[in-house]
Amino acid sequence: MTCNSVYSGVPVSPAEWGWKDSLFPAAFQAAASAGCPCVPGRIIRTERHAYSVAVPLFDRSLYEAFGLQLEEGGPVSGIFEGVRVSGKFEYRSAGPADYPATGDWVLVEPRFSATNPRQATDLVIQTVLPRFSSVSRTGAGATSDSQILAANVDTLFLVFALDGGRNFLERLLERSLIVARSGGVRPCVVLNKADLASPEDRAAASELARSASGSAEVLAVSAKTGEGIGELVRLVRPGETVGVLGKSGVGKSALVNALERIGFVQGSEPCAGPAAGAGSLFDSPALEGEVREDDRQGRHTTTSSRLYRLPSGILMIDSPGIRELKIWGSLDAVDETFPDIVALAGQCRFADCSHGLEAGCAVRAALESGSLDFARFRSWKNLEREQAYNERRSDEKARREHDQKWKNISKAQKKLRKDRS
Ligand SMILES: Nc1nc2c(ncn2[C@@H]2O[C@H](COP(=O)(O)OP(=O)(O)OP(=O)(O)O)[C@@H](O)[C@H]2O)c(=O)[nH]1
Ligand SMILES: [Mg+2]
Ligand SMILES: [Zn+2]
Repeated sequence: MTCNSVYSGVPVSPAEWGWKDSLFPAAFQAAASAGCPCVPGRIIRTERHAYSVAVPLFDRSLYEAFGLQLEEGGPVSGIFEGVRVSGKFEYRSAGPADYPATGDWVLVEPRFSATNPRQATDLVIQTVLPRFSSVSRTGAGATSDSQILAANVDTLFLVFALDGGRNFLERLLERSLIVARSGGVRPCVVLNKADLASPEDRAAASELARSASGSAEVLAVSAKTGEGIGELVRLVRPGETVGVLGKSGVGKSALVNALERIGFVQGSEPCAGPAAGAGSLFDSPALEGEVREDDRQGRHTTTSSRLYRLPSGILMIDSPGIRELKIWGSLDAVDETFPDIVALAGQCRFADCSHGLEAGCAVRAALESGSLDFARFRSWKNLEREQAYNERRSDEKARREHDQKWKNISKAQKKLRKDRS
C-alpha cells in the first residue's frame, strides 16, 4: 500500500508539532531496539488502524544518528495518510493501549521509491515512544483495555455547557479532574455556552466549579460569541498540546474552531488566516453537531480524535464526547481532587478511620456541622472504592497479560524450531 504525503517538504520544526527534547533519549533507544532507520513523527489522526502522521524536519544529525542515509534532497517530512503499523509491531502488541493514539510520537520507517530513491512512498510505524501524559477513558492505564483519547497532552480542557441542561454536573467534574490528574495532564475547566446562561446562573456555576477544582483554572466562555476565548488562548503557550474532555454537544469541536479563528500568536499582532504551510485545520474545520431540543444532549458528531495545528501555534486534539466516565485513575489523583476531605481525615483519631461510627472522627464532625457537603463526601467515598477496586483488577490483569505474552513467544519459538528441523 502506498500512502500519500499531503504536504511534503513543508518545513515545520519539531517544536511546532509539540516535540519536547526530553523525548530524544527515548527515541534513540527505541530506534536502536527496533533495529531500523526510523524518524519520529506525530499521530494526528486515527481511523481504525490507519493513521495520519506528521513528520517534521529534525536536525540532520538526528537522522544520521538513527542510521538514516540522506540523499541531497533532504530528509522525509510532511503529512502522511493511511500509515499502518508494521507486522512486528502487531505481533508484539497485547491490546489497544499499545497501539498509537492521536498525539502519540511514533518512529516511522520510510520506504523509498524504486525509481526515485529520494522520494519516500510509504511509511511504516515501528514503535510508539513513551507517552509523557495521556487522557484515557477506561482501564487503569497500565492494562491493554484502556482507551486512550489523546496522548502527550499538556493541558486538558474539561468542557461543560451552561445551557440549562444536565451539562454541568459537579460529580462529572470531579471524575474529569481525576482523569486529567492521573494522566499527568494539567486540567482547566471550561464552562462553555456562557451566552445561553443568565449572569446569576453563570456566577453560580463558576463558583461551584471553582470550589470543586482546587488549583485548576475555571473560565466561562462562549465558542459562539468568542467571549472569553482570548483568555483561554492565553492559558496555553504555542507548541503545547491541548485536549478536550466532555459530553457530546457541550461544544468541544466549536471550541477548536473558535480557537482557530482567533489566529494570533501570543504577544504578536493577529495574523490573517491559518499559519503558512502545514495547515492548521488542514482540510476542514472540526465538524460541529446539533443538540437535541428537549434535553440538550449532543449526537456524538466527532467520532475519532484528531490533532489540529492552530494559527496561534497551539496544537489541539478534538475528541469524541464521553458517554459516561468510568474513570480509572489513581488513588493519588482522587486525593488531589478532594484535598479538603483528605485534610479532615488526617485529623481523625484513628489512622484507619472509616468515617463511620468511630470515636473522634473529624470527617463525621464536619458533616454534622454542615461544613462538609454530604454529596461531596459520598462522591469521594465512591471514587475511592472504585479506584481501589480498579487498581487491584489492573494489577491482576497486567500480570495475566505478561504471562500470556511470554506464552505466545515461546509457542512461536517452538514452532520455528519445529519448522526448521
Ligand atoms: N449558543 C452556543 N452554542 C454553542 C456554543 N458552542 C457550541 N455550540 C453549539 O452546540 C452544538 C454542539 O457543538 P459541538 O461542537 O458539535 O459539540 P461537541 O462537544 O464537539 O459534540 P460531540 O462531537 O458530539 O462530542 C453546535 O450546534 C454548536 O454550534 C456556544 O458557546 N454557544
Ligand atoms: Mg465534536
Ligand atoms: Zn474519620
